[in-house]
Amino acid sequence: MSEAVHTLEGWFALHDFRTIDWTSWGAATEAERQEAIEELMAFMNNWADIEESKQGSSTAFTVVGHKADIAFMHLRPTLEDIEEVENEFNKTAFASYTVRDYSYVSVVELSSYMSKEADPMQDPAIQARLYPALPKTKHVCFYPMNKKREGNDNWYMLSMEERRGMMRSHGMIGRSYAGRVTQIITGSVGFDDWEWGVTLFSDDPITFKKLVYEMRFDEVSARFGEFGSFIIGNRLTNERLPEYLSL
Ligand code: 76R
Repeated sequence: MSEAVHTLEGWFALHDFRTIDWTSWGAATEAERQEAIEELMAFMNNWADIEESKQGSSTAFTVVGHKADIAFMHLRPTLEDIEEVENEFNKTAFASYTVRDYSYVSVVELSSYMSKEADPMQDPAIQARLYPALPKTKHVCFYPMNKKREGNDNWYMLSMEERRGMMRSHGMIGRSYAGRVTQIITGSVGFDDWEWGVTLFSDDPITFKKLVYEMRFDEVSARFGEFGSFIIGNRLTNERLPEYLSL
């Protein structure tokens, strides 16, 4: 058996995708809409305190294209906390004007292919990556992925050395995008239908395209990467919310 890579887990994650039922939203009275918007803003305002007290982080974005309209990404210390924030939204009046397209459950993951530390949990940089404040960039990109298990292209049959070599090359490409893209890798083996969720944050959507494309030529993605649906969106702040929802 090949040696399993050791992983560190941080906060649990939920990506929650909703489509707005514009017909029923339009059929509501102005007062009902106003109340729903205020309640939704209160829900989102609460996130600053959560982040401040290091109890998690949440962000909202609007999705471009048909796959959803609005999406939330939540990070919380426990799976129960994740369920609570999911449920809290479900109980808002605004949620009743939405249908759920997709969701993704995972946990922030760092693998140790590159680490040399004996006790990485003591490293503040590692802590910051396991328990991150979600970046406030203008754009977000999300997709789930697997590493292939097929014939000669079975990632899980490779030796640790082979995998480490490929992950080093992967990390080098990633690092050349430092300052332009922040990536959060969340592991979902045992939690959801793919092995990882990839969430990228940037102020320039073209950077997502360039980064993902460049990685396609790198062995680990070229040979072993299998990808789900890509979702791209724009950050939804409380300031933008009333305008986005106004008719
Ligand atoms: O953690 C580190 O910085 C060390 C290097 C590193 C690891 C171990 C790293 C760096 N990644 C790691 C693990 Mn990554 N990453 C992806 C995708 O579209 C594609 O082809 C793949 C999707 C992107 C865009 C990306 C970006 N990475 C992983 C894993 C887990 C693998 C495993 O355990 O087998 C996956 C699935 C994955 C996928 N990666 C980076 C980036 C970027 C931008 C970096 C540099 C991060 C930085 O140094 O700030």
